[in-house]
Amino acid sequence: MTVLSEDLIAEANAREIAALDEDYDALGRKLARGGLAIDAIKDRVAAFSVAVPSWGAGRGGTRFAKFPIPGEPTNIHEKLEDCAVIQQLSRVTPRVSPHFPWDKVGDYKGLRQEAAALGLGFDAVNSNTFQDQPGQARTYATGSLSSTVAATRAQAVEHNIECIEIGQQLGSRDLTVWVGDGTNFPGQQDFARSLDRYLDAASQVYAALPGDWRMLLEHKMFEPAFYSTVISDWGSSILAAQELGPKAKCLVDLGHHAPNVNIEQIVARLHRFGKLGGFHFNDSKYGDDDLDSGSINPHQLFLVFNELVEAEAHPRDGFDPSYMIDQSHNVTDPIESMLSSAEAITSCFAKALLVDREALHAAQEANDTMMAFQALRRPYTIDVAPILARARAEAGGAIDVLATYRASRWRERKAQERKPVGLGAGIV
Ligand code: LRH
Ligand code: MN
Ligand code: MN
Repeated sequence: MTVLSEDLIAEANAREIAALDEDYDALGRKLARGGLAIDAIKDRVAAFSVAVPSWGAGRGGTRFAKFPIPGEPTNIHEKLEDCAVIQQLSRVTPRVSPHFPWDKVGDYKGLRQEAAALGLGFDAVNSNTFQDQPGQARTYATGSLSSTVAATRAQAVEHNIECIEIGQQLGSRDLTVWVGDGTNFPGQQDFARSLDRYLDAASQVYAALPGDWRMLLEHKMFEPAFYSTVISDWGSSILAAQELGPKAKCLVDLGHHAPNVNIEQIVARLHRFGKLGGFHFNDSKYGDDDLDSGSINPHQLFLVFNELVEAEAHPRDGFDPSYMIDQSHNVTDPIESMLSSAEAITSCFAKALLVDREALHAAQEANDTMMAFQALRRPYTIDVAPILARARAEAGGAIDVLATYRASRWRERKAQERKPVGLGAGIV
């Protein structure tokens, strides 16, 4: 079952294919001069994928306002439909990362079938102990896995174990744990004891992981806590992961660091110790902005992928990072943002594949700074769009994803069918 008409995509592609062939051939000749076979790069790109977040399918908001759009999804079923549109056009987002209890349903086996019928699978399950939910026995006002209240910690452990059980039914094999636990005042809590409590509770979750599962620890510098956060940085994250055991890995959300932190170096460090578990891709200018991937600092995204391709060439223990988008789409149609972001992420991967690693390593060894820098700069300036478009078209996706999406009038059609989100969804 396809969500968009295959004819619509085929007709749009027919209008674009001659220009694409020309661009692809020209790029192929350019790359061949440097000893690279464009088809081999295209095959690597075709095998690449990044998961989309279920929560990214709806319009996001800030703590001040949310401006819904007509036709946006309001439940996991509608969200899956929109994710299927992204996958059908881009062919690079075959999995959805769900969040609980936001995506709670009665029948998870049924949900898995529903997703499969739409051409989708499930990626990491995300637990949520950073908000209170209706009917919940204990508040997370004192924290969750690190709370001073034993019953609250037990509730947070139980929720994470429930997420694992749901994930098993959905076919996931990763549990992503981000806790907002922390403090707003100096002295509010003891740094050492709060980490002890976190480790003790997290180890109970760890003990419930099935054999082939991983626990991805996501750190974040601040927010909602503004003075200290229990798992605030990659140091705390890797220490916790090392203490928990081999199935615990670190997840790097690009927006969760201090401004100007060298994230690509963090990636290399985590890999060096076999603890690189995954990514939440997004972009930011000030903090955890959750802006679209590559919209602010595409060069950083490229440098991150450069480390990933380097890591792949020099694998350490269990190198198998999972890639996910984690963005908040406040002012765009979320489908358009994720199409554009998936393209930005994939193009950074493709550019990283073009790096002449021999030349890079030789320049590094010879302390030839300029040539080492040029080994990275040259591929960064190459427009790899034809490679991505060809890979998409060969897989049945759209050459021009955004134009084809607009031509489908998906959102306008859904605005007629779906119930409005609430205030604002129809105001012009
Ligand atoms: C926290 C975070 C984490 C959550 C998501 C909604 O800022 O990045 O990944 O699960 O946002
Ligand atoms: Mn995140
Ligand atoms: Mn975040």
